[in-house]
Amino acid sequence: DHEARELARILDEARITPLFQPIVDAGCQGIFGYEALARGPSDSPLHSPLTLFDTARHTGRLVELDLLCRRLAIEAFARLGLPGRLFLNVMPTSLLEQDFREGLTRTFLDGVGLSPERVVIELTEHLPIHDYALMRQAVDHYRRMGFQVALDDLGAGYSSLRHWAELRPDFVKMDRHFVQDIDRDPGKGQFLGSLLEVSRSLGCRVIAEGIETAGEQRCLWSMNCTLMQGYLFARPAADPPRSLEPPVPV
Ligand code: G
Ligand code: G
Ligand code: MN
Ligand code: NA
Repeated sequence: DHEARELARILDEARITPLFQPIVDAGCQGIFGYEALARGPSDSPLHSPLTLFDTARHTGRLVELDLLCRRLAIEAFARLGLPGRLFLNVMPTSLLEQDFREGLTRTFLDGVGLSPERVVIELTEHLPIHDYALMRQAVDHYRRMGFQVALDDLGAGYSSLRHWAELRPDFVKMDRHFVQDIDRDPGKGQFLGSLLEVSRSLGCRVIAEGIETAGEQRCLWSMNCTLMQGYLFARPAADPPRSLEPPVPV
């Protein structure tokens, strides 16, 4: 059908634009890194990554699309000379399949002279993990190569706490619904405070997503949660800022 043909054209012509959104470290008032977020061509019905990835899933081209997005993000990050770490969204299925077997992410990095120490693999929770032993093996394999691993969208997807306990990520990214209005909802604040304690005792760092207001930022800051991402700081962009104004004072 039409969308399948459109996807085929995008894949053949590598017509994906990687955008980058800063992750700030309010602790040292700097940019900690950037999350790469893919977009289809602006005039295409597959512009949004959600429709893009859905179409790929239904037509059996998910792993291929995921790898193309990753290669283009790595190339653009290096070409732009962005500072800090590169956070890459990775489908657990492609991590287990082609990439795991062939070490493609490593090959892409070697091609542009970036080291795996600069890269954090974000495991999305939109898909369930069926085989934890296998997933743990894959995660450990990437870690031995020098990559770090983040659990994405904690709280929004499938059995988050089990993923956290079994995969032992270096970072957990708190879904924006955990963070929204945190300065006005004491119950939410307590809940996040407890998760921050768990993460400290596991030696894992929390990244709060979807920060949109200075009130949310101040509240997180007061809880010693210093890694943040959201429209308050910057929207995803093809050529993102290399530095930002210092965060709102507490
Ligand atoms: O940028 P936006 O909020 O529209 O992204 C929507 C979803 O698409 C997010 O959940 C994000 O993880 C996913 N996504 C964006 N870019 C990529 C990518 O390059 N690879 C994968 N696997 N997912 C992506
Ligand atoms: O699922 P994942 O966390 O990878 O997706 C990140 C998505 O969140 C991207 O689509 C990005 O555009 C979006 N996003 C980033 N910052 C904000 C924000 O402050 N508010 C909202 N509503 N969305 C955001
Ligand atoms: Mn993500
Ligand atoms: Na996320």
